[in-house]
Amino acid sequence: MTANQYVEEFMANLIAKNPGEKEFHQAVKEVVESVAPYIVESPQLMKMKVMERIVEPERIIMFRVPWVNDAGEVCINKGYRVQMNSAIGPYKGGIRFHSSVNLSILKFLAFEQTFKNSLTTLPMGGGKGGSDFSPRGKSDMEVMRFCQSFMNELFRHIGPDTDVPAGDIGVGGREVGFMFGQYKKLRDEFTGTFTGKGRSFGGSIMRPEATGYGACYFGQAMLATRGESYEGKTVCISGSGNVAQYACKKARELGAKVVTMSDSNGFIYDPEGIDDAKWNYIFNLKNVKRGRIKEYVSQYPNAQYFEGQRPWSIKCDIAMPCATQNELNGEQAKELLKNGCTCVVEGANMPTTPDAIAAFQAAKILYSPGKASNAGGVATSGLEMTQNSMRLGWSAKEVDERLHDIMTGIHEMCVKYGTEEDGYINYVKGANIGGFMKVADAMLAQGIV
Ligand code: NDP
Ligand code: 2IT
Repeated sequence: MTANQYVEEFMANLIAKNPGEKEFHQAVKEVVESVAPYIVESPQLMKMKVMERIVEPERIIMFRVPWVNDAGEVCINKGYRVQMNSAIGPYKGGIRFHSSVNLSILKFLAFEQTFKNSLTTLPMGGGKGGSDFSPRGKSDMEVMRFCQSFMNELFRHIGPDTDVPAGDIGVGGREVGFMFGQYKKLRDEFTGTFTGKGRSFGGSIMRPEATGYGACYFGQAMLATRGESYEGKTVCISGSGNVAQYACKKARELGAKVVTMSDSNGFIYDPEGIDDAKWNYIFNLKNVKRGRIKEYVSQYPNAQYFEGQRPWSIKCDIAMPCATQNELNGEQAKELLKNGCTCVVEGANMPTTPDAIAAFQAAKILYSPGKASNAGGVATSGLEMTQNSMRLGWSAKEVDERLHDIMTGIHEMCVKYGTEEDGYINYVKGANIGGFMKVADAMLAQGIV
């Protein structure tokens, strides 16, 4: 069987068995295309149906989340945890609270997480959870009641050696704190069952910074392959949440000028660049006031706000999509290329559509998939788990050095498995093969489970 035949048959089966789950199909297709040449050459992988098993979650928990809002009304949301793969460690991955959350999105995220976690070299399996609840516009007490109700069911399915959740879209320090508090009350145990916890109760220093910083460290390594760096470059960032904020901060520290940030309503363009004072304003606006990015232009009138648009029309050298899946499409990729963009570093999960990835790769620019470049967040979660097990905490310097080493290690893995005949580094191929190898090896060793 040829690799192409394998991909075709595999995808036809997957789509028949998981109808309508378009984000899940998209994520699987990309990985299967990368690993198919290896699979068809390996009688073991074929016979033991390793890839067929990887795409079937080990377990999915779905539950009702009833809660009462400040007006005294009863509200009902859906709760999920996808426990995808535990071959190399306990299930590990974030929880997403966003109105768009559904099973397809959580399955794609849990699938990606499995390979990403493998790339970090730390012992973490893959999982993801969430709810169609949106914290936006809710009071702190509403968010707390929701988190407690969510945990009233999830607590029995997670644990420090079973499944360790963390944050994702709509879940930051506040939500993790509420969920951890309820978990601890119900279980009557103080363990490192969540990561991204507050510093006063076992959270790792640098976890909030880790995803954005890690993405920039990965970007640095990519640029270095062409003798370049962030110094003097113009950067467009999408999103204005956790990942976007710290990607912005580190890119600036490395000498770049960040000119855009966004939210789901639109983007701001500041041609002068987001300096430290402006960064502090955004941090306060998003994390304390919980406001919208358009408010930036009232404070800084030299900037412009573009309602309903994404930042990819702005001229830049480096693009860092840090908001959500499929937020950079083929047309926008062409525009970035036309404007001279030479490097795309994903902070979000699957933000670039397949036709946009194809355009970047055809133009031979630097392009890294999120499972490689945003792995710094979960890697630092892994470091938080280690610190919790040892019941001690490392310094910022120590965590940052480990994060840096892990990101350069992932980069090396991508170079090893992704370098093509003409020398072009195909980071998609490199990350998918590099992530797959360890999981497949562990699954083969553990028998048909
Ligand atoms: P946050 O909730 O902190 O921020 C999300 C940002 O993206 C907000 O600015 C939000 O705007 C915007 N956004 C969310 N949904 C959409 C949408 N449908 N269309 C346009 N904009 C949207 O989340 P994070 O920063 O934590 O996560 C961002 C991305 O990074 C996600 O893809 C996540 O999976 C990924 N990621 C996160 C990690 C982490 O450690 N937190 C680790 C690795 C990856 P609005 O306020 O309008 O919703
Ligand atoms: O997508 C991701 O890697 C995350 N949201 C972080 C997961 C984690 O467990 O820290």
